Amino acid sequence: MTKPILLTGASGALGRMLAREMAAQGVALRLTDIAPFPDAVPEGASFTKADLNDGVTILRLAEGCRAILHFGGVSVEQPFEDVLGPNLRGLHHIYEAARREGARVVFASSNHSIGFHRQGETLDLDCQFRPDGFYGLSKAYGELMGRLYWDKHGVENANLRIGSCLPAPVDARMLSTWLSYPDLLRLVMACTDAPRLGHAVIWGASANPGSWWARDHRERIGWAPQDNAEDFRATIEKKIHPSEVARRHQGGAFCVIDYSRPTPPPVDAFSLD
Ligand code: 15L
Repeated sequence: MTKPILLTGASGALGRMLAREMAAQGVALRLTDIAPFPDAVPEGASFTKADLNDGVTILRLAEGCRAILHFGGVSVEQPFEDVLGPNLRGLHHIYEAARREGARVVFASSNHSIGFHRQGETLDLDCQFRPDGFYGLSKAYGELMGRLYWDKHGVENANLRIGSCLPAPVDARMLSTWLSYPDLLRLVMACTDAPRLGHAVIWGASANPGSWWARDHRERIGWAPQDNAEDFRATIEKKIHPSEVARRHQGGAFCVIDYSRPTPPPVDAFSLD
């Protein structure tokens, strides 16, 4: 019998979609979240309410699993103390569990790990991390945790730098950053099924012609996005953020939160970038 897959963050929007769709494809799932699961638990799945800070419970939940889809933790910008437990300590628990089980990790990273790069700039995997807050910083840490556990312990992992994963794009920035639910589902399935993963980093965006992201490890897992934010252009292209800081940077509105440089920074400040 195929081993089950543990899905953290199962009660969030992406977790619920993955739980429903993967269970429908016959994947045996163990679901967990700190919040109750709001839907009927799909057939072949179980749900356990758990805190990522609780390492013993995470180890127990991962027992016998072939993969951990880590979508849990804080998913928006929050004060450092609120990010610390779920996103830093919790991630360590996930990787220790994966190491013990010989499981692979699929980590929901985020564009906010590189959010202070300029809009319009095309990035590949050589780009620097430029987190746009404590949340983005925790995602950079998560990707580096994956680097460490692959190099030191051979724990395979895929780090999905997700743009804006919503049923449909809602503003002009998402002409570049949108990731459709079906593209995310196919991406996660490709990560769990690929014969070899190693340490992979993949931009989580649909086939948007306006994408800011290029060249990653998608060929390794045989994934190519199929959807396209251009289909929504007419309804979203005029929805532009009022803040210049948001419009200038890839992380958009997250960059504005607690921003305390002069706006706009003096022109010569950018020569120090
Ligand atoms: C994220 O990482 C957030 O979890 C999500 O709420 C969106 O804001 C998204 O990024 C985005 O950048 O659009």
